[in-house]
Amino acid sequence: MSTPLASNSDLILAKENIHHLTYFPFHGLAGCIRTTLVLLGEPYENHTLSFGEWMAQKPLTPFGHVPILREETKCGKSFEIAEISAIEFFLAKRAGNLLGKDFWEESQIRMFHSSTHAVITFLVHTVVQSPQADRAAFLTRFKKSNLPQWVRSHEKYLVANGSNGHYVGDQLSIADIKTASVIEHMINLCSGEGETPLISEELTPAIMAVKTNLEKNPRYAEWRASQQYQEFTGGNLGFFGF
Ligand SMILES: N[C@@H](CCC(=O)N[C@@H](CS)C(=O)NCC(=O)O)C(=O)O
Repeated sequence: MSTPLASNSDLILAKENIHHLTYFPFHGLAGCIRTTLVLLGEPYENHTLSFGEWMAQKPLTPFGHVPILREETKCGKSFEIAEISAIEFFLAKRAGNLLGKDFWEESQIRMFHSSTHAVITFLVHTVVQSPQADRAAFLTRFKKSNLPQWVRSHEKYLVANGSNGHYVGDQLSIADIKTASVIEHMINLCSGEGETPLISEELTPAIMAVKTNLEKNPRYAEWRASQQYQEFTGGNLGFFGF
């Protein structure tokens, strides 16, 4: 009797698969993906591209953007997935415990995640894509309007959930990881001379609890202390300035 062929879904869920993430040598928009991969504790390789390498690869990618996640299965078949949110939810579902306990919790997690994804994507895209001459005005508006709005609403919802470092219930979710991965950059953005800080232990303890809570995870702590993490932080400061 022949063994039935494994479905794509079975193949993709196998724990021994190797995750290959392709992105640039900075955190940029890939912080949440890299953190989730680290937390999974499964075989994972980071592939970073110089801009020259990227220009050669760009036309070969699904939508002309990175990050891209390639799942290498044991039978030799590979699966590719693009688009940041799609990758984050792919990994969250695969982890099995990052999307809440039921459909309503998952819907709330998606809402908080979407809000954070929107604010960081808006910031990164506009800083990178706006002409150099317009950047200062954009950043001023971002710090005066978009970021305070995000800070106010997220602090409010996190306090309403008990300031326990989670958006929903008492369990780590992809929304927590998303926020934890951007806080450092938001703080850096507002830490220049004469700037008004918007996020700190004193001002926003509930937002900070999301970060400190995740930092208690030994895999995450090890990743943050690694040389590669520090290099990506340097890359971020050099390329974006935050
Ligand atoms: N819609 C894409 C946007 C990703 C994105 O903006 N990627 C940037 C890096 S942060 C990129 O690929 N830049 C190089 C390019 O567009 O040529 C997604 O969600 O993945």
